[in-house]
Amino acid sequence: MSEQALSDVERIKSASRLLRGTLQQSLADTVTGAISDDDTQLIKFHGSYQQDDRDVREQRRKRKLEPDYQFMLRTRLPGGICTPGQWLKLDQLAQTYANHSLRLTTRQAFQLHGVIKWNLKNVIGEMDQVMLDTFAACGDVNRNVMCAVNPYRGELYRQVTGMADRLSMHLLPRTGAYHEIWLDGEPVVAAEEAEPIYGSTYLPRKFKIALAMPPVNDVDVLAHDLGFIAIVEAEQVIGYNVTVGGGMGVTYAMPETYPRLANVIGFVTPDQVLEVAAAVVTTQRDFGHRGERRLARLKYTIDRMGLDTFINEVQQRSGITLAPQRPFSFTHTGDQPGWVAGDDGKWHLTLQIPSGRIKDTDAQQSLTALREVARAIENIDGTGFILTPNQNLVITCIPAGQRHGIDNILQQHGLEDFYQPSPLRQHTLACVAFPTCSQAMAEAERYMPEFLDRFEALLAELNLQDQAIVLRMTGCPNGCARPYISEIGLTGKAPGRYNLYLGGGFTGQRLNQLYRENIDEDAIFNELRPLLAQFAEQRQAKEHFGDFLHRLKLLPASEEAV
Ligand code: SRM
Ligand code: SF4
Repeated sequence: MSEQALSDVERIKSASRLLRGTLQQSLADTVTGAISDDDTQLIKFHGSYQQDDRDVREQRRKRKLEPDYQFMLRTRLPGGICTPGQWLKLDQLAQTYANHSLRLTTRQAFQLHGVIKWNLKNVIGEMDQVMLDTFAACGDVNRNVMCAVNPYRGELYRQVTGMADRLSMHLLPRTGAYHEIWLDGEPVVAAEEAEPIYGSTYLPRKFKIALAMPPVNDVDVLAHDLGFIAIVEAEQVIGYNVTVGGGMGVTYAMPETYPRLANVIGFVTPDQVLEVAAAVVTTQRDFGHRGERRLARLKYTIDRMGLDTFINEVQQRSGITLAPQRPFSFTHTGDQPGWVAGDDGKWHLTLQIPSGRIKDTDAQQSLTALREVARAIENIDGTGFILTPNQNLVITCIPAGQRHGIDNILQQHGLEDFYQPSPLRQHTLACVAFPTCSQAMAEAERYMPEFLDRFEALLAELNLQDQAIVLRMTGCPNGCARPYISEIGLTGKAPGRYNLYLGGGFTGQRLNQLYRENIDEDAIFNELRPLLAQFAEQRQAKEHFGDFLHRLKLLPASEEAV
């Protein structure tokens, strides 16, 4: 397809008057629970997707009912930082307007699922009361900026999260559409409105940024379009190594799509970050593919242009010459559950939330428990929550004397397991998939518990129960749980069937490889068992499963970690 033949989404953006489209008319239309086709594209920029409950789709079709239309809402929450008051508001919204659950995403944001069209405005309006918004959480713009979670390194953490905030603001669209549509803001005079960074058709595709702080790579920085790796000297962030061109999404049967690890292209000082970020964004704006959306991410732009040409363009646009990259190393990806004391004597509790879903069940009432925690800490200065890039949660800045009370609340609601998951569960991610995700081909979040039970039994049998293995499952090849950088990755192919990927690095610095295609659970375990048995017998001290598979050349093509 030529670059000139623009995709339909380009037409919609271009005609939208900076993201307004006919959203107001669609919301007012009482005949259907859906919005117009064109508006389904535009509403993404406002942080929402139109979905339908896929569990009842067929049944409703037979009864000649329209699909059970509902909306997912995603917050913009740089670094995943949220106050107790914001938590309580989201909890109330989840109970009043959504499906009585909060979903912590793999990009440190909240999602509400199951909001019907007639409640969207109320929900966004109520979020606004506590300074939360959903603007630019989805769509062809810079999305939620991710940031390393290490509140126990007080001052350094403040510097890096401060940068995440500034990046988020700098790259936020300037259109007044969000305020006008959702918050009844005054219509802006067209002549006064402009998008200096994005232009009127925004980016060719979504764009993602993360900031990492070695030695932890919890954000999986190399999976992002643009990344910044903090370089620390004498307890100051002196600058950042810049990474470009990471991305996970793949389309089956389209071999020209691929996951890609980002390249480290140089070093910048903190005052150069915004300029360089804007230059990367505008280069992608001008050179990205606007014809075929599946080839439009920055990773493809870079591979088409050539990395050196791309770097030159960014340097020219920003007026900044990148310095040579500084040495850095990562030791692991995930989070460390449990209490940790910070530099300033405050305490931080990381809870492992299975697949990021906060809800009440007979056995565990995480929604209720965290509501009670939020109420208990609401009036204590500086306390709050941090959503992690691994769908987990940190209760942060707790004075020593309050720890016991929090432990009590969590234990009363059956959350002991959230403190000390097995090493396997600690390194596991599963995307949302069914019933809300329109793209899902197989289950992920709902199937993971069952899969983990069987997998843990196998590990115990092989005496590997203490082995940390990065395991990630998605319901389709889009890669929302970043499966292509896991040691064991499963991507949905059809109900009950997955592609099996093996051999990613424990630190998020090596892609895995397709090992078997379209296999069911028994076949997955038949493939894993002999490899894990061999690992149990022949692994070296502290060796990780992915590295072992490479050392013994048990994969189709073995390569060293970068
Ligand atoms: Fe994602 C599309 C959920 C992180 C790659 N993603 C979707 C949609 C909106 C499905 C759709 O297009 O209709 C999913 C909504 C499901 C639902 O019911 O909630 C969805 N993605 C998610 C979340 C909620 C998964 C989770 O379990 O946490 C994550 C929300 C993050 C956030 O807060 O912003 C989520 N998605 C990711 C990531 C991981 C990351 O960014 O670190 C990736 C891979 C990285 C990347 O972008 O390369 C990812 N999502 C995709 C793609 C493939 C993009 C591509 O380049 O091909 C799609 C499909 C698309 O964009 O067309 C997609
Ligand atoms: Fe949906 Fe696929 Fe993303 Fe899972 S990976 S949430 S199935 S788009």
